[in-house]
Amino acid sequence: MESSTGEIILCHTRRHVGEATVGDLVMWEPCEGKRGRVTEILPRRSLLARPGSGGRIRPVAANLDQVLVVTATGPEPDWLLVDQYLAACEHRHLGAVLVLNKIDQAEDRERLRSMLADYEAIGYPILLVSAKTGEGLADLRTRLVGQCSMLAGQSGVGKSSLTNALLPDKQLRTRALSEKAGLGRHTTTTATLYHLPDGGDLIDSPGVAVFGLAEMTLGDLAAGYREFQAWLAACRFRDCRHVNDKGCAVREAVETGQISGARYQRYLKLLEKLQFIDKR
Ligand SMILES: Nc1nc2c(ncn2[C@@H]2O[C@H](COP(=O)(O)OP(=O)(O)OP(=O)(O)O)[C@@H](O)[C@H]2O)c(=O)[nH]1
Ligand SMILES: [Mg+2]
Ligand SMILES: [Zn+2]
Repeated sequence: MESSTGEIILCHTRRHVGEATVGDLVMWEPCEGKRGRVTEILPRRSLLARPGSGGRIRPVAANLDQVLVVTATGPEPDWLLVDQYLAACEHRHLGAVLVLNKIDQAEDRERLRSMLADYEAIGYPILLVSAKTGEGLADLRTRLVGQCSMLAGQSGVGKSSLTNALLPDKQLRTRALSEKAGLGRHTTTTATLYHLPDGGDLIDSPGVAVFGLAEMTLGDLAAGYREFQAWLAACRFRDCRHVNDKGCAVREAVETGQISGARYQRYLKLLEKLQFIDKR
């Protein structure tokens, strides 16, 4: 927990208060030693969650404005995971930016651009960056000003490297400190929030922090594919799953090339993953 004066204080949270997460604003009081106790979690303007054990829903991050969905020239992008993040962002009304890192390693930039073309066509901002050389970071910085942003993506795509590249040296010391403080107790979430020099906050999250699909219905998932939205009302049946349903406008749009076939195929995979339809 960071106090209003910027001090990092190790806190515990009373059970009835609920589960605080990264990005939360909390009321707290000091207790024994240099520790504190969270007494209240202030109302959240947004929340990303994930399924926890025993059917519980666990908070992932609160009060976000946007998610930076990071892929890289390597490891090979997992587009199903990308779609999953994007659907969660649509559902929670969060902005999403696709960031392709390690552009310094790219042999064929045109191929990378074409891999991202489906997303560009449906209005997601695409940034090609390198945490190593600094290329593209100015554009990324501009997008972060005044926003609370979270980096999400597969392990190894360079989320922490980007965080380091975006923070001034002074801040990195703070970071080492808070990581040390975090070691003892709060191992449930290792996501960390940093203040950006130009205003705004950046959250570095660990590995594949899958979030969002926990509380989504089939309808939410379909609407989470933002290019489906224009067609959903035109499906013949209100409970259309957009699979083999008669009179499905989404499927028709795929057949006429108005919706990307690759994105649609991934929608079907996510449907299956969420067990909205039985595996055959
Ligand atoms: N060539 C190149 N390598 C990079 C770049 N950014 C990160 N890397 C390397 O990629 C590896 C993984 O970077 P991390 O920043 O630890 O990745 P991460 O996304 O934070 O990974 P997790 O914390 O496991 O989720 C490291 O070896 C980095 O040096 C880049 O822009 N170019
Ligand atoms: Mg990392
Ligand atoms: Zn349909």
